[in-house]
Amino acid sequence: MMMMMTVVLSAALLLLIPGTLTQSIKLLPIDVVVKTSSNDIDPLTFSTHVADRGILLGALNRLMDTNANFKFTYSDNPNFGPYLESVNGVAGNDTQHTYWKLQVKTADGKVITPDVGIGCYIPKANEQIILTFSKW
Ligand code: B12
Repeated sequence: MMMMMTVVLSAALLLLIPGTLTQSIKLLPIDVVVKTSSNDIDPLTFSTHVADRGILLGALNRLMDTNANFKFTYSDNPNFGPYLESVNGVAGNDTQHTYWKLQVKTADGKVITPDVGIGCYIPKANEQIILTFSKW
């Protein structure tokens, strides 16, 4: 009898655990602004979502999957992870010293330049991610 109760209780626990641990992902709204130069007066702005505590790369993939007007490519650097190569067909180029700069306008209006790339940056709600085709 005791054995039987233990088996039933264990089965009930196994059914409960996944229910208590599984939670749906919370999504936070962010904007992605694409500037073809630092003085682009008519930048493109896209609205998308990032998972709470999720990485920018996830949000860019979500945006590309849902909006035909936004495309990007990246390469994998062995030390620093994903490097943003191109946005909407415009690619950075070592010989021309061009690259896509990553900046962020925070909710309080400050523009910062993160010291990590798209694979490490974790956007907060209502941030504006600014991708600017730049020269180094
Ligand atoms: C020069 C340099 C650049 C140049 C590279 C030009 C070139 N093609 O030579 C430019 C200006 C393009 C650049 C851009 C960025 N960089 Co940079 N860069 C450096 C620096 C000072 C030296 C790299 C180097 O020449 N190493 C020597 C060569 C022989 O080694 P290598 O492995 O082949 O170097 C390559 C990588 O470093 C790569 N690279 C450079 N920066 C970045 C950033 C990321 C996220 C990735 C994946 C790759 C990468 O480009 C180099 C040439 O191919 C390093 C600091 C350091 N001391 O390493 C920072 C560094 C690598 N960069 C960094 C950052 C954050 C960026 C940016 C994200 C900045 C931004 N907010 O826009 C952008 C990348 C945006 C994107 N498009 O994804 C960080 C990465 C930290 C991290 N954990 O992510 C570093 C470590 C500096 C720091 N802040 O601490 N960068």
